Parts: sequence; C-alpha cells; structure tokens
Amino acid sequence: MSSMKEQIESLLSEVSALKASTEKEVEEARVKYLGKKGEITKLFEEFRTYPSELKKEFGQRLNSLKKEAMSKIEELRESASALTATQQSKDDVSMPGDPLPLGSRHPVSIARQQIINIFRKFGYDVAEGPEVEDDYHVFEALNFPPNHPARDMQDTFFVSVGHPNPLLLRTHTSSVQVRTMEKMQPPIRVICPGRVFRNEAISARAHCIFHQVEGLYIDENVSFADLKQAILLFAREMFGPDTQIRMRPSYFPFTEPSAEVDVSCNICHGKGCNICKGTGWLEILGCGMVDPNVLEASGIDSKKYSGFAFGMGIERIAMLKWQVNDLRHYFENDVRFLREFGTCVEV
Ligand code: 2NL
Repeated sequence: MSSMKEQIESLLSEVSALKASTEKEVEEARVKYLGKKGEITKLFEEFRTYPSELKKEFGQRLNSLKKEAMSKIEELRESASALTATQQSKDDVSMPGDPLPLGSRHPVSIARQQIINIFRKFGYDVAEGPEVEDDYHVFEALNFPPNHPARDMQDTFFVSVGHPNPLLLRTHTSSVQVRTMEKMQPPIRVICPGRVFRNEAISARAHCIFHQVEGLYIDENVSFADLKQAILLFAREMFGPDTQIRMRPSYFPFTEPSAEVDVSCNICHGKGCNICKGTGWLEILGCGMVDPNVLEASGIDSKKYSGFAFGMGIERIAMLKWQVNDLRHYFENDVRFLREFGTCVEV
C-alpha cells in the first residue's frame, strides 16, 4: 500500500481534475471523496491511528486536501445548477422568433413603380430633380406667359419672393425634363416621377402635395401618331389589354397641340357607373407635342427635332385602377386601407 504522502498527492491531483456536468454527478463525486466512506474521510480515519510525530507531518496536508476538495465540489455544484436552470426554463431558446408583421407598400408607390416599369420597357430612363426649384425651370423655360395664374401666390408655394427668379416648390416635374434637355441632346427618352406642390384647399379630389409622372420623347420626326401609340400601349399595360383610349383637344402652355386622354371604363365597360359618371370614359393624363419655344429655350434645335410630352397624377391613376373614392385615404395611413394593398401579416 502506498504511503500517506503519496495518497494525499494523488487525491489532490484527482480532485483538481474533477469534472461534472449535472448535479447528480457532483453529488456522486462528493460521496466518493468526502462521504462517510469517502476516500478523504478514510485517510482521516487512518491518520487518527498515527503516532503524534507523524500527525504533525500529515495533519496540515490532509486538511488542505479536504479544503481543496470541498471548494472544488462547491464550484462544480454552482455551474451544474446554473446549467440546469437554463435547461429547465420554460422558454425554448432554440425556437425561431415570433414573425414580425411586415408593412405593405403604399398604393401610390405601387402605381408609381408600375408606371415606371412600363416606360422602362419602352426604353425610357428615369430622371429626378429638386423639389425646391426656381421660377425659370418651372415656368419660364416652359413657355408660361408672365401673368399666368400658376405664377401667382394663390396657386404656388413660394420659398423666396421679390427676386427676378424666385425659389418655389415645383408644381409639376416638367422642371426635371427641362434640366434633362439642358444637359443632353436628342434622342431623349425620360420619365420623371416625383412629388409636386400646389396651394390648394384639401378635398376628396385635391391635395396640396401629390405625385406625378411626366414623360418626354424627343428625336427627329417624332409625330402625334407616335404620341398616340405610346399612350395606347401604356394604357393597355396599366389598365388591361382591352383598354381603348380617346383624345380630347386641350391646352397647356408647353405643348401645341395638346390633348387630354381618357381610357374606357374598366368597371362598367361603357354601361355607365358612378366611377365614370355614366360616360364610360375616365381621364388619365394630359399630353401634347412639345412647343418649339420650349425646345429652343433649353438649347434644342426645333427645326431638326420634335417631341411629345405627357403628365399624369399618380394618385388619380391609383384611384381609377383600385377604385379609391377619396384622395384623403392616401394621407391618413389608416391600416385598414393600407392592408388592402398588401399581404400584411396579422399580429
Ligand atoms: C397633366 C398634364 C402635361 C407635359 C405635362 C411637358 C414637359 C416638357 C415639355 C412639354 Cl419639359 N410638356 N409636360 C405636357 C403635357 C401635359 O401634364 O395633366 N399632368 C398631371
């Protein structure tokens, strides 16, 4: 049998290498070393029979072995019980999280994206520009006469006044097309989506902020027939393949001739309903051949080039497409309205 000294040394290294991952294993280790018949307890019993000169030699060593074993067991017990607490908790930390309800896209955004996608397919580029513009790019370059009512404080939000070229909030996105013509020579094919601002009282049909898409096509020999075909193809992509269009003469300062375009009512198909007010037709946009003055103002030779332009209100297009009966729905953000346009996950 090995000596007391060797036994103490070997137990000391055993104890310091002890491992246990459950509370049961910790208890087994405690019994093995410190229980009534435990190995350390047995050494103490043997020690008691020793003569006093040997007691002096081993007493201290035995005591520190016991202390070491007790603190090691305590340490293992703490980490095992922390582990058990996590494992026994009712929360399954490996479960996937609760799904977050996703929002849905706003109908004005959906309509804008559809309009953009259609014209991209026709080869148009998308251009954007500033919302705070100057009088020149919104009115002057677009052939607005000096006393046109749109240039009045009543109709336009001015940022600065008393200046020959005052800053204002753009009333249409044509200013972006003017900036495009200033920068490049034909062929030009652009569409300009964006927010526009008009000083109007808010009602079911009007708002002071709304969204527009304008388009511009300039090249040699562009004719009114090209305009008609472009609008027809757009209308059929947007409102369905059976859609018919009609054009009514109109007036804009920046186009000549000008027209307003109606599409056949896709709700009653001409039978008469309250959306088309019994006429069978819905107005969707304004358009025309770009006035030569407008081309020349931006440095394009009106003898060599001609072009067409058009503009539409996105809110209006979305109203016709999805039968929204009041413009104010767009701005109130009532989730019951917004959910009609997307697959919103319920909470
Ligand atoms: C409407 C009518 C229109 C244009 C916009 C335009 C732009 C340039 C030159 C000529 Cl740079 N025209 N834009 C032309 C005709 C009609 O908008 O009812 N918009 C909501």
